[in-house]
Order: sequence, then C-alpha cells, then structure tokens
Amino acid sequence: MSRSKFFLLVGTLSLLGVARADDGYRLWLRYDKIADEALRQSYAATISEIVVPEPPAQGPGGFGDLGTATVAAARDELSAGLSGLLGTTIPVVTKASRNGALVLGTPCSNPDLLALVTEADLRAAGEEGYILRRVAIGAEHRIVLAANRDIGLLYGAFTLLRQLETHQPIGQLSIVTAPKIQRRMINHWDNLARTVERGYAGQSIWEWFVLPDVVSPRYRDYARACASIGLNGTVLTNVNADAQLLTAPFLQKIAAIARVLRPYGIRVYLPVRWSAPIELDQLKTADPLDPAVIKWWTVKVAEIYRAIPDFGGFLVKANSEGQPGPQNYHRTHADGANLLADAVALNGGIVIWRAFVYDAANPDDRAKQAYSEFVPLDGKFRDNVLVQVKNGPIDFMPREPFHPLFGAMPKTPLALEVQITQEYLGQGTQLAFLAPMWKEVLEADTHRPAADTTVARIVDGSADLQRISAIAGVANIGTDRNWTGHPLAQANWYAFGRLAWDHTLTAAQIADEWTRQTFSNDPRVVAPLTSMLLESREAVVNYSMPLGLHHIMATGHHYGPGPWVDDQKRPDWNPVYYHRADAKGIGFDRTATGSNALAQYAPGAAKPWDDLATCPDEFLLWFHHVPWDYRMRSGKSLWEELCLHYQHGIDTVRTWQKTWGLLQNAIDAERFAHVQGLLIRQERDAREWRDACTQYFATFSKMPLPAGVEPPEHPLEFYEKAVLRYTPGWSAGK
Ligand code: GCW
Repeated sequence: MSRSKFFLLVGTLSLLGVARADDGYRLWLRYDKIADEALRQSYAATISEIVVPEPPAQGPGGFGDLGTATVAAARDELSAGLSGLLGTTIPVVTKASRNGALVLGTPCSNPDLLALVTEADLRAAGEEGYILRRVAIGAEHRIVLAANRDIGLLYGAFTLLRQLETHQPIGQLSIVTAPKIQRRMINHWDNLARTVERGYAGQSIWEWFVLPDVVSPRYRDYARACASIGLNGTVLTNVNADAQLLTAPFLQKIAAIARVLRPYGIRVYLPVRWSAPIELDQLKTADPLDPAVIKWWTVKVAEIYRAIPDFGGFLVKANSEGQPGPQNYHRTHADGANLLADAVALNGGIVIWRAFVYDAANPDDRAKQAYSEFVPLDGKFRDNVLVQVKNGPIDFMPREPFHPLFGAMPKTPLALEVQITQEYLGQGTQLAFLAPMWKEVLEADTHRPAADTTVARIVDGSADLQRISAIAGVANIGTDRNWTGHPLAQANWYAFGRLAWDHTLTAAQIADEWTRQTFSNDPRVVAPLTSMLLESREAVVNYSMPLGLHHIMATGHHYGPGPWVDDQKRPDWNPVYYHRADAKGIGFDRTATGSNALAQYAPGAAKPWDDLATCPDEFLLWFHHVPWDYRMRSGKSLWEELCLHYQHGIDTVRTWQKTWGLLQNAIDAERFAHVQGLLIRQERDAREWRDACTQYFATFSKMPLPAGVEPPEHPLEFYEKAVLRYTPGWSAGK
C-alpha cells in the first residue's frame, strides 16, 4: 500500500470513532443496533412482528415434537436479536396482524403455513433443517420460518439473525437447508477437577462440585452459541475418562446440564473408562464378552437413560496412550464397541469408538498403526457404532495428509475428528484460523475405486449410504470471559459448526460471516481481518513445521520447537523419530523404500505423493527423506526453501501486526489491545521456531542460512536448554 493510501485509511478509521467496549462474551451473537440507518429501516420494513402461534391444546405430535421450550428459545432469540439489531422492540404475537409478519411454525402447529411452503421444501428440510422465505401475499408479504420439527425453527431463527448481522439483503430471502452430517459434536477434554487437557482458555465451564444445585447461566449461553452454528451433541468430559462420571451423583449433575442443553437441540454423550466396572463395582474383569460385564453395562445404561432420557451415547478411547480397553482381555475394538452398542441400542443410543491408537510395542511407523488395527474390523461393528478418525494419521499436526482409514472402511460409518483447540498450532496465544485446514481434509479425494469418495462424502455418509454420520471437534473453550482465550480463536468454534452443517461452505465465506458478526461490517475491517484469518494457518505451518515436517514440537506441553528431543521413553514420542535429519537430508521415507505407509492409500491418492518429482511441496518431508541440496520447483535447494519458509511465516505475522494496528479506531479498545499483545507474542514465538529449527537442522546440513533469512537471536544451546514452565492445558490436566 502506498504511503498516501495508508494515511488516508488511518484517517478514515479514526473518524469512525472508538467502538463500544466489548469483552467478547457475546461471541458472534452480539445483536448491537445496526448503525446504517437506511439498512435498519429496510429491515424494519421487511420484518414487523414475530408470530408464534399458540400450540394446539393437544393432538398428535403437539407443537412440533421437541416441546415448546425449543420454540420459546427461538422466539426469545428472535425477539432479543431483532429488537437489538433494529433498535426497537419487535413484538411477539400469536396471529399475523400486519405486513411483514415473521411467521414461525411446523406443519402440525400451524397448518396455515402449508399454504406458504411446498411439500418438497419440507422434505428437503428434513428433521433438523428449515425453510426461510419471503412470500408475497397480494400487496403484502410475510417472512416464513417453517420446519418439520421445533429445532429447525431455532436453527432458522439464528440464520435470519445472521442475515441481518452480516448486512445481507433479505428482500428475496429464500433458503431451504438441512445439515449434511447428522451428529455435529463438540468433544470436551475437560477433567472433573475442572482442568482442561489441551485447553488454553481457563478452566472447564462445567462446575461439577456445585452441580446439580447450582446451574451456571453460562450453560445456556454455551447452548445458544452451539445451536447458533448448528451443533447438536456434546461430550462433556475428557476421553481420558474418569469412571466417577458414571456414578449416581454425577449422573444427576449431568442430567442438570442436559436439561439446559435440551431445548437447544444438544444431546449429551459421555466418555467411557473401559475399566469402570472394576473401578466402580469391583468386578473382577472388564472383558467385553464376560456375562457379568455385559450385565453391568446394561444396568448402567438403564440408569443413565433414567437420568437423561435423550442421552446420545458413548465416546470411547480404548487401548490408546495407556487407557484400558478390550485388548487387555485379548478382545478386539469391535468386541468392545459392540458390547456398549447393544447396551444403548434399545434407547436409540450410539457408540463412537476412537481410532487414535498406536502401540509402544509395535515398531512400525506410527502413521500406519490405526489402519492396521481397524481395517480388519471393517464390517464387524454393530449398526449403531461409528469409528472416529482424526483428520490425519499422526495427531492434529499443523498439516497432515488425510487419514488413510477414510479410504479403507466402506462398511463402517466413519466420523471425522478435528481439533478446534490449537494444541499444535499456537495454543491460546497464536492466531491460526483452522477452516482452511479442515476444508483441506474434507475435500481430499481418497480415490477409493468408486465415484466421488472425498473425505467429506465418506464422513457425511453419502459415499457409502451410511445410516449414521458424525463429525467432532475438540473444544477450545473454557471459563475465560471471552470463552476461547485468544479473541480470534472464537472463529474456530464458529467455523467448526458451520462446516459441520455444510461442508461445502468455503473458508472465506465463513471468515467473512464471522468477522462481520463478531467485529464489524465495515469493509475497512472485514477485508483486512478476513485476510489475516485466511493466511494464518499457512503462516503457522511455515514458521513451525513447513514442507511436511511434523511432530517436532517440545515435549509434554507441545508449545514451541523441540526438534532435538530424543529422550522420550517411546521412540514415537520423539521428534527425531519424525524428521530423521542426517548428513544426507531430512524427512520420513514413507514410500516402498521406507515404511511404505503410502501403500495404505488407494493408488490414485498415493501415486502423486510417491514420486519426489510430483509430491507437492507441502507433503515432501512427510513422505520422503530428501537430500539437503535437492532442487525444489522454485529452483532453490531444499535447505534454502526450508529456511525461507520459516522466515516467510514470520514475515506474514509482521504484516498482521501492521494490519491490526490500522484497526485501532474501528474496533473496541479491549479486544484491540488483547490481540495486539498476542501478535507481539506470536511474532516472537515464530522467531523462536525459526532460530531453533534452522540452527538445529544446520548441524546436519552444514549449510549457511540463505540470503533473506535473518540471523538467529541466540545460539542453538539457548533454545535447547530453555524450559517452559507452568504452561496451560498440560501438566495441570493430570
Ligand atoms: O493429541 C494427543 C494429545 C492428548 C490427547 C490424545 C487423544 C486426550 O496430546 O492430550 O488425549 O491426543 O486424542 O486421545
């Protein structure tokens, strides 16, 4: 940007005046009065009142079928939202009385509505979707919000409010939508002591000690936020599970939370500690085929359903990272999953069994282990079991190829698990908008020999006509006033929900929506902030683990660089296991000359990765051990490219510091200062990554830093000796 343009921009922004203080608690549901008078008037002329018909006294199905609490939630949200945005009270009435009435209803609660929508619309809306449409009636018009079930009305209410909050025209409003994935779930890794494993935003929001007597108002706001983006399930606590969760007192506490979430369409699921029957009731075994164990779970499940009638089911981490599981009894994952599946089936529950397994005793490439254990079990699970697979075969790294299991279990519904919390992407202090990363995996083509088998189509069930489908995001929220620690990390919670509903949305669309709702519709805010968001994941990859490097972070807390670490008790916990740097080069050979993990992918997917000449730069060191002087597409050597990627990542963060500085007068002072401080930290952290990694890898390459890369601030030993203490989300979690 030229100097004169720069000053013009600064000048214009300061004219806008300092925006209202905002602590971020309201997330993207702010409903502040729309400043643009003309726009506000046009909305007010289109929506004059909210019509919620009286429920019929009785009758089959009643008012929808989720009960009136959901309709009340939709009504209250619309009333608060529209009144706030339009700056005037929008009345709630039971019969349309004027032009521009916003009419809510389901076919059984409001048969008149049927004249305004078609059967085809209702079919397309399905169980959870809705129809939102402006309908002309003579010289007048109505805004129709129709759904088959009450929950659709709530989702539609949030969408209408989003249209206004993002300043979209509603004159031609015509939306018919249904979620592509059935179970859209948040997975909390919250412990009962309220620490959060890999959580960087304070404590767990669940106040176990005082539940069920004290029910925090925050639970409702959590439910509103989740419902506003279409999430419909939550696993309340850590997959490294505590058996206590299944005791009677805890079930009462859980039931109290479930009561708050229910009207918002959110079902509660629980993690399972496999040894619970032994730990809680002194059974001699937890063998899934043992009759006493089967009985124990059957009785326990009945107790759970008495407390929580719409309980969703179980999430299980078994025989993984020290957790017990059916393999302790020489049984398979399928034996374990099927036992629980039978126990919950009667009540319509499901079992989600995690595929995140790797075995210390198995010397094979860790990237291959989940596939080896699970593929033989394809077709052996009950109908109400899903296998939940992380996006990539290692562990939520900044960039991984898609998990080979997605292309290899056609007879099993596979759920996609992503991490909303940024364990490996800067945790609570760095900006990394993750929608581009999730889109990358969703759009990846598994090349299974069938038409159109992208990960998205496997996960949404359409590729194999699965009966159930699910997606899960590991939560990034906690008791911090703004929920997510980093104010811009709210965008990741938002993006996860939006993609879970519709994985065809683009990252740019989501960034745009979120920015408009959470900060401002001013183009001078929207354009720079969305570009920061959209660049951020790649910047983090560049300054931490570029060109396919992975798992080279510090041990334990996983914050910052640790490529030199080789003292962990398991080989595959050591960064040196993954980067394999030596005098010749760097990278993990996963071709036939190495671990041959490539063989786990269909030929169409594996072929381009297999050949060094066609392998995209971003996966180069994931699949190949590459000589330091290898000529890259750019004409530069691998060593030069590696160093330049680190530098480039830092340079990008520096441009954000400038961009953000320009927003000072366009957004509120509180969030401005918070993000400004975090960007200072992010730039410093990025330099640390560069200086530590380039100097460490130089001990193998023996090459100097190329032109364009700044000299390191400290010698290598400084970084190797640095100990980071009191990091959030880790030691505290134990
Ligand atoms: O990414 C790793 C984390 C563990 C986590 C594990 C898992 C809940 O470092 O903290 O445990 O994955 O997904 O089970």
